[in-house]
Amino acid sequence: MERDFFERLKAGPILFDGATGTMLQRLGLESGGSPDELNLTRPDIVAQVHAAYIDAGSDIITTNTFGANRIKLSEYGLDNRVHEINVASARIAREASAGRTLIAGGLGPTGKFLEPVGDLTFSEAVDIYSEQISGLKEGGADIIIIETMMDIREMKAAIIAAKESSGLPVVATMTFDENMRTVLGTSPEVFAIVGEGLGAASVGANCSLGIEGIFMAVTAMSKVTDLPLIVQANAGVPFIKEGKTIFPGTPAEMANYVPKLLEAGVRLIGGCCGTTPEHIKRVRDALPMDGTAENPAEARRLGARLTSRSRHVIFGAGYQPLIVGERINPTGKKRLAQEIKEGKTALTRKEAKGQTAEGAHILDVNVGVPGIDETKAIERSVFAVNENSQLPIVLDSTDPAVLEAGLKAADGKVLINSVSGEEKKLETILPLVKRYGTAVLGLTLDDSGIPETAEGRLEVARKIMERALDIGIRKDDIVIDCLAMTVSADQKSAKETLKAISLVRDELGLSTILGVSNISFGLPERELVNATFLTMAITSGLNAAIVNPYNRLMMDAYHASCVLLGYDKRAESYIKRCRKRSEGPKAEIPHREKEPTDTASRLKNAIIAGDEDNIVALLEEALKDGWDPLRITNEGLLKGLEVVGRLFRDNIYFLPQVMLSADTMKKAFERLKREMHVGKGPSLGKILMATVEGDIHDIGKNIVVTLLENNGFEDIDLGKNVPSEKIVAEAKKHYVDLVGLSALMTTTVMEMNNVVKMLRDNGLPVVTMVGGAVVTQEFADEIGADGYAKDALEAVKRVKALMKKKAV
Ligand code: HCB
Repeated sequence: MERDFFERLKAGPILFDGATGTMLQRLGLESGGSPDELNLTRPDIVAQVHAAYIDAGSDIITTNTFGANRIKLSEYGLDNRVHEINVASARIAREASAGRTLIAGGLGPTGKFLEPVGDLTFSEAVDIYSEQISGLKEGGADIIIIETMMDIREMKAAIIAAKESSGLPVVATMTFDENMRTVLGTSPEVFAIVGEGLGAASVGANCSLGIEGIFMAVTAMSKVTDLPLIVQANAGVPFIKEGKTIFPGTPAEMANYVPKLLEAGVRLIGGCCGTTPEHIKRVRDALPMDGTAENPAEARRLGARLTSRSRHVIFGAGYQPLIVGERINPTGKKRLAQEIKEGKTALTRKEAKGQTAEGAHILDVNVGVPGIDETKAIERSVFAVNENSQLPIVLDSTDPAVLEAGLKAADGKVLINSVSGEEKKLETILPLVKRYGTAVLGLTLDDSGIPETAEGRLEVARKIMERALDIGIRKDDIVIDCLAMTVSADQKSAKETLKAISLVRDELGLSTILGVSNISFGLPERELVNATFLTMAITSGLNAAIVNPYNRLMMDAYHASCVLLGYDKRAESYIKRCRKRSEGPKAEIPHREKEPTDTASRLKNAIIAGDEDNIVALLEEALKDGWDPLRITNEGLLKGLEVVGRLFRDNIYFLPQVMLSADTMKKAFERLKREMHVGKGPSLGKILMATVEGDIHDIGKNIVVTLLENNGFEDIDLGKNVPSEKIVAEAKKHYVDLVGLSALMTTTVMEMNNVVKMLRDNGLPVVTMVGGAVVTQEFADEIGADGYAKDALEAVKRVKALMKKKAV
């Protein structure tokens, strides 16, 4: 077997193996322990799984190391054996293979989210994966495969770790749901663009949807990347029958998809959960023999592709020109500069939302304020923009350390603003572009300054391009700014810029971008000059303009140009924009044009916007105006949370935004709790409250707890995601009178049934109350709970009634 993955790929489609976990169970191993530890304790069984797949015809087998990272192994007290386990697993695979296959070192998620969604830093994630990968390499892995990822930033960390700590080819897959999103909102296209930028050898999808859904995911990817794609489908969506997990996807069904997969650009096929050697064998039989399937196409011109966590945009290569919002830049903006200095982000968040609502496609982020730690400031601003807008980012700084901090914080593939033809810039910025897989904006100036003529600027652009290509940056990722110089100082300058834009497009085939408004400096009615210049630049081939999206004339000129040049088909966007203007904005997401003054709307908007910085100040105002905590909660905060829920359901908000709103709610409630606290009197009863296992929603339960305490009950709050055994044990230990359970998801309500039943089976003399958005009176009756409350006020009434009943 050729040990060079790329050589092997040239010869034709490659077949991976199938599931490991289900196979280990088939071979008689109990589930429950660490499957990765088996590399040390039962190498014979792991080798048997490999052997079965090799016999079925796999070209690559994957090490049994899906959870062999420091964080996952710590759950089993094995975090000090990461290296040993990974080395052993690769050796077992090597031995089993005996040269017949390649060995893929397998990585899975750490199980933790990265900041700001979770608490793992980007650098920690890189370290954790590097540690695992070095073991896999030492044991003899030929490639690294990263599987079942849900967080695009964790994926970025894993790819960077793989490239830098092993130098081996990297194959990467994420897991999508039926809406074609990962749990954290990433689409297949976004992942393909990010993965390709970072230098993955192949990207694709695994697990979850069965072969049909996965085919849809890779088809979407094939539109935005020309990398060979990988598919590792599970054997259908599993269901439980008579206590057993059944995977309905048959080997034949999987094999039938092979021709379609190959046509979509898939060159690597394997199986995930529930697939067996039979599946792999059938796929092997369906694959054309070596050399007959076409190899990956030559690089197409795909345009400059940028992404956030959830959205992608493309410009150049014939796509519609795009608008880059320039407002998150403290130059000339005192309030923003002050806010950045103070470490706050309220204005940044407002600008992110506002510019998005005004129709920007990408947001520039610049935190250049003298005398501050810009690395911290850029991280804060990038997090704030990521949480408040789904648009991709341009990172705008001249300082490589600031850019790197921003790159670690950014969710998707960003555009670095900027490099130039200056030697020092080329040396320091281009390696960052390469490491983090970004696109780069090249300014047409060099160590001798800005060339006056279009031809001079073309030469600088050529130099930037050649240097970028030399270190392996893709041509599509190089975007040139031909620089708009003030026309009032030199009237020829506008024409030279326009000519340079056309020359860069025609001679170099690169995309162009331009900060437009400098052109009118020193003239009256600047807006008119700017808008006119923008239409001229677009006509000359400009692909993206950095402008103020609130400027109506500018945006009108942009939209009209898109109609006139045929980008806006049937003038649909233009007409929609005009219609929206006559109807007025209706969006539920607050932004700068709609600054309400009434207390309820301001509180509601603060929750929708996740305005952690200002929520407490807002509450103080409301309290001062005589609002009581319950009114604040019911008429303001909870109304905001309702909107957040709707936006989430409609795929407008994703998890990071919902978490920010939830954190803001938490902060608000911490403050309100102080207000609601009453002096300690005799306890009316001892209540134990918990959100059931599997469910991490606790806002509602916390409100119930506060109101109960406020009404004289003693509360033991066990928190969220609490196992039934613990609830029962604590109820016993503290001799509680009532157990209150909360659950918000259809998937977790049944856990209440378990708890109620266990309390009864243990003979505890407690009454039970259940609640949470999906719970109903009927459900409470069905599971034999003593009470149900639809909200916190009712919960207090219900508890009082139940306690009376209990006392009788
Ligand atoms: Co979450 N989430 N969420 N979420 N989330 C919901 C609940 C969905 C309805 C959103 C949607 O799809 N439209 C949905 C559940 C769908 C379903 O099964 N029916 C959902 C989902 C799917 C998820 C994830 C799976 C998302 C994902 O990862 N793909 C994930 C769940 C992870 C897990 O639990 N294992 C997830 C995560 C999150 C967070 C972390 C981002 C955040 C929770 C933060 C936290 O609680 N600390 C969150 C939030 C905030 C929501 C929404 C937006 C708000 C929930 C809320 O707090 N409501 C919610 C959408 C919505 O409901 N509008 C969305 C306000 C409170 C006050 O209402 O019903 O909890 P409440 O409480 C009332 C009342 O029921 C009663 O009193 C309270 C006060 O009046 N009450 C009790 C509550 N408990 C009681 C107990 C008693 O004994 C008696 C009365």
